[in-house]
Amino acid sequence: MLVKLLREGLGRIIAGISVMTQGNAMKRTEEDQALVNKAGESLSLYQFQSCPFCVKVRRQIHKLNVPIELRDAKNNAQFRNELAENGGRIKVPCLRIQENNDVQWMYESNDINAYLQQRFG
Ligand SMILES: N[C@@H](CCC(=O)N[C@@H](CS)C(=O)NCC(=O)O)C(=O)O
Repeated sequence: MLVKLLREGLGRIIAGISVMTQGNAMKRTEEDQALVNKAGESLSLYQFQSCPFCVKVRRQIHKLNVPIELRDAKNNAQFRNELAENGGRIKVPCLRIQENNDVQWMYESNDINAYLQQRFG
């Protein structure tokens, strides 16, 4: 219980410091940003607010300036169930990628960041 509380507290501090130090988002022309915004509509990130691996991915999302919906899989039962049932396990971060009728669930922060970099960097 105490360990859990400490971990949660530390996670929140890391998340707060991360937001304060995340720097500038990538700048694009209006047309290019509109395309990125559109692409972002087909992505969503299942995450916990205070998970350090999620912090890493949120920094990447901010840096690349891609609007991706963040889905709280800790406190929101619907998102948690979606992740468990469709992704296959409750592990975060997990990026849901919708392409036409295909949905891919990508786990592992390094893989997610590499995917985002390759697509939007
Ligand atoms: N190697 C993974 C580690 C992710 C990870 O350990 N996430 C934790 C939260 S910080 C988690 O989802 N734990 C739940 C579980 O493993 O069941 C990554 O880099 O994404």
